[in-house]
Amino acid sequence: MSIFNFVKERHRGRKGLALAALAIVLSSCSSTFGGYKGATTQGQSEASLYQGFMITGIVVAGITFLGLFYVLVRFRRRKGTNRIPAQRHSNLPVEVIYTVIPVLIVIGLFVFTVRSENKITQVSSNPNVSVDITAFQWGWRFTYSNGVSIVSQGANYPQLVLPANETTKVTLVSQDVVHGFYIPAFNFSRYALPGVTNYFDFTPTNTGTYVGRCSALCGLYHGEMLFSVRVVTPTQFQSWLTQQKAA
Ligand SMILES: [Cu+2]
Repeated sequence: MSIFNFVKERHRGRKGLALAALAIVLSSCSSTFGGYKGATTQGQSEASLYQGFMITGIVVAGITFLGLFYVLVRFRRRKGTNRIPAQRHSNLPVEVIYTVIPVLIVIGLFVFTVRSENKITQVSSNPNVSVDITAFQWGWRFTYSNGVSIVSQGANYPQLVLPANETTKVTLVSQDVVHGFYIPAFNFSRYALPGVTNYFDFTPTNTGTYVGRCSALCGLYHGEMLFSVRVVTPTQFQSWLTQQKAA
């Protein structure tokens, strides 16, 4: 049953309304507001940061609209009174409050952002797996440290295989123009730039196959720069890597 039906059915009782409000608050605590939950520990940090911003926004909007509607109703023009209400030039305490509170909110959001970004951009010095990723017009090359190389071949989109619950260090470069290495389910995108080397870690938490694509318009066949990511157990990963090496 959706929250709206719930509200409709129980609209007579205050208890029903209170329960509905509680349901909205609780569901927003587990919802990522249309975003991905993140299939890596880094992506989950991103998702919870986004969730925190959304909940803060909802609370601020709620308080603002409640105050606005209170003023609209409480000080509305009533029958028989034609008088203009008392005019004030300023109200120092109120002005201080509505300056200080937003500043504190912004500082709080900033601190949480820095903490999450530090987690997301942290690169491990001893990763379990290392893979070099090269973007080119119009495809991808994934090269593992044992020499195994997976590359785009026409409409055969390459697959990046990663072990779950282990840390993979990625070294990202571009061979020609600006590309974007984007995995929506990981809440992750990073430019692949000619002349610049980017490093980042993935620690996938869920096994499965995910879509990847180029996120920067890089020429005629930009739309063909697709790939997939398959997260498997560490044992499956090792046997896959040995198999590829043998082949
Ligand atoms: Cu591209």
